[in-house]
Amino acid sequence: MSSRREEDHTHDHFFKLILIGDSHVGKSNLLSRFCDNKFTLEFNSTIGVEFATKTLHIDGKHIMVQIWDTSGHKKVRAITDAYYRGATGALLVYDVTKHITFVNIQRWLADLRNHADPNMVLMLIGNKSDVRHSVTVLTEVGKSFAEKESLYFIETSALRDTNVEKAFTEIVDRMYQTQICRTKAMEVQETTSLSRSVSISSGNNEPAHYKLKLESFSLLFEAGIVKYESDVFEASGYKWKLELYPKGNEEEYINDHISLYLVICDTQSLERGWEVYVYFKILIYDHIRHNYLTIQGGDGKRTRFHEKKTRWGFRKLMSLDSFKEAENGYLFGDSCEFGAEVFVVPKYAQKDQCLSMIKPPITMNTHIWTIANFSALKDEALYSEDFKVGQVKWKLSLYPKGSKTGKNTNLSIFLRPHDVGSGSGSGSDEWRVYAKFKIRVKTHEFGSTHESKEADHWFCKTSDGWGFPCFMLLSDLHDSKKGFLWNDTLVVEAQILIVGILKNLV
Ligand SMILES: Nc1nc2c(ncn2[C@@H]2O[C@H](COP(=O)(O)OP(=O)(O)OP(=O)(O)O)[C@@H](O)[C@H]2O)c(=O)[nH]1
Ligand SMILES: [Mg+2]
Repeated sequence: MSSRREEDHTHDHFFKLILIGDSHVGKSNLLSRFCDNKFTLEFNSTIGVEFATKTLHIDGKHIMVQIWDTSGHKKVRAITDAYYRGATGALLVYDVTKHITFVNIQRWLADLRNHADPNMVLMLIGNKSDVRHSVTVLTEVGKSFAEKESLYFIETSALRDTNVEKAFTEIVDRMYQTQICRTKAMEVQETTSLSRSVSISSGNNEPAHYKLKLESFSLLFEAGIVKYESDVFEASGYKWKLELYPKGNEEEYINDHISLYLVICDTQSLERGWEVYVYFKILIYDHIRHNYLTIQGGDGKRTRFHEKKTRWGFRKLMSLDSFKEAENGYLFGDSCEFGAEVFVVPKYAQKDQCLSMIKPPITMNTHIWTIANFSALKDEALYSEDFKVGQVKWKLSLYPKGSKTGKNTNLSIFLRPHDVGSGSGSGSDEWRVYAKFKIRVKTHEFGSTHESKEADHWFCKTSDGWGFPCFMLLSDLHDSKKGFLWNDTLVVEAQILIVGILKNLV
């Protein structure tokens, strides 16, 4: 192994970044351009493993990055577990003039996902952008692949020195931000005696059920407000509120932490002996990194609300010191935001179960079903092709002349999981799948409104589809002024907003 090392600094953070991609795509030249501002025209395939170090300055901190490089050639590949070990970032490089190197990115990605840290920050680089005349991978193609695979994306030229510095600094910045988030999550775990499931969710994952924004946190303090109760909100068919103790719940002898609880409301309308099982999460917004710190209630297990226990939560949600620390981003200009997600689960036999909740990205949560020759359809159900959202395959069924309570009067549309795949737990009959979903029948008239309905439901293997026997009146559907049918074609859109998969732990 050979190395180039810039003069040693004392540094605040140290990261390992790796370069991967086919041979001849320009990995070594990207590295030498970034570290030494050098470029070599002749091709010398890398032998063994090389690395170089460089110090960057982010947020006033010295960040030392060790960048590893090896040959991408199949025969001499030195990529082993040691190459991946400890790396928190990877640059996946292809050559924009050689399509096969782009195709092979899929293989490099699979390799990474098998060997490397799952939280690794990944950036896709299309190199040799200077060779305009023989581009075979268009920018849009690289970009959309990167979006699909959740990778950062940039095109570079090591020859012309275009975007090289930008690519490296951007990935190191992301690695640094990820590290800060992880450290923060660990700190939160340490501020309480309980072990907790804490995670950071990405920026656009807004809390599913409720957001509580406080514009002036310090006023709550000064006014001596011991307990702040949120508005009542609805989630999974029940009413809830949050109770926030800005200085800690004195009844539980807390005075240096924020206490926050989830309370079930309107319980008088429930039948005697009621029990409600939930998975819940409390979220705290980070205004600097635009993401949410997510803390799972019940230590990640089901929590049972019942007549004698209508409130659960955190006596020590977060220390006031951490909460007020400007660098953490929770309290920003004296305003802060909490969120809640509450998923009611069916009461099953006492087994250890694990629920994974997924909020599929907006770009990938919608299926469009176009039904031609609509007027020729008979009474019976029509089924859509399968479509995959949130690790589950789904199917829509549609009754053109209605079903159940909507028979002969309404269009009926239902959704059901078709294949829950490996996420369901060894193919047993035990899976339960939750979906919060929206169905729309689109109009073709510009400016007129689509018909839209929303629902949520827990499905099991034997359950029928769930949805809307009375989705819309057949008279409206066939009213040409409303524009739902055009050229005898109907367009149905299913959007799956949240997916939950409940499986038994073995
Ligand atoms: N036109 C152009 N040529 C480049 C660029 N980057 C690298 N090259 C050329 O591409 C060839 C391969 O570059 P390397 O950096 O050695 O490729 P590598 O990915 O490290 O290859 P291996 O070590 O075998 O995996 C060399 O001849 C470089 O001069 C670029 O941005 N533009
Ligand atoms: Mg090389």
